[in-house]
Amino acid sequence: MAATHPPAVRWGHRTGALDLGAPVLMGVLNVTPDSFSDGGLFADPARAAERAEAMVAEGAAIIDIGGESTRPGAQPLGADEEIERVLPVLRLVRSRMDVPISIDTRRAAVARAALDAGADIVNDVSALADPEMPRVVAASGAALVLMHMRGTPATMQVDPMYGDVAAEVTAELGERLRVARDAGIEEDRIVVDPGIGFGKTQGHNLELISRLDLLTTLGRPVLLGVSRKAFLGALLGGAPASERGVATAAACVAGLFKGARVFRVHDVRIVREALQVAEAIRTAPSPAT
Ligand code: HH2
Repeated sequence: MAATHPPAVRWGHRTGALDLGAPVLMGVLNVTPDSFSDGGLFADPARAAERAEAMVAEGAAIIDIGGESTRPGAQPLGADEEIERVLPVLRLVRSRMDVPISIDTRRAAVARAALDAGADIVNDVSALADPEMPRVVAASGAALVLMHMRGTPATMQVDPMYGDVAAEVTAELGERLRVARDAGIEEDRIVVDPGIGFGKTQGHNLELISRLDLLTTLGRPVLLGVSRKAFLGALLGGAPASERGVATAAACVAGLFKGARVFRVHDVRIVREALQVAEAIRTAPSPAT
């Protein structure tokens, strides 16, 4: 019988490693007043920590804490304000749970403060645009998410254009991987992410998911962030963010079949159940040929 299970892949971080042999869920904890789907809900540290605990109970293996909304058109924030938002939450979550914590930030100063407070992973939606960031990540031994974005959240949706979106995103992420490696960040710590919704049209988003396997040619695990995003609302005829859970699960399943191993989501239970079933089908043994 042919072995269909992929070899176990491990994603090393500061205090351990995640086994990506099965799909891994990263639960989103936005401590922002203005995130597009959960803005303002978890600014209070106690409420945020409860939310983190609930997501872990539902199957999240990572908690991703973010203090700045990166929705299209969002205006940038100062590092001090971002640190003030995330640190109390991060400290409380760290004190209550052993779960790997990622800090969703574009700023080296924020990453440094979060790592000092016990974060394990830096989730950088700008893929090391801050010139200090490579050094901060390398020195700490943290894991790193390199996400693709063209421009900044303030400008990224102004007429995004690509010739071949999957090929260009792959090439640009390959370039950022080289920057990370040259800075001394260990390769086994890095995962790549196509940046769904970051400087992409509806067509670009759909094509990127359907051709996600191209990203796997970079030799690193792929993270997919589709949760509740506008492209799903558009496909559902304008469904609001709170009603995009099933659509999110469907897009994650599609991504799984194209090679994604880590999934950044708000609705952990529904996506965990969908991926559990999809992964069993994907890896079902078939007769040897
Ligand atoms: N998407 C968002 C934020 N961070 N990080 C990664 N690696 N991949 C993503 O696709 C991604 C991300 C945007 O979603 P959300 O956090 O829900 O909204 P907002 O930016 O408004 O806080």
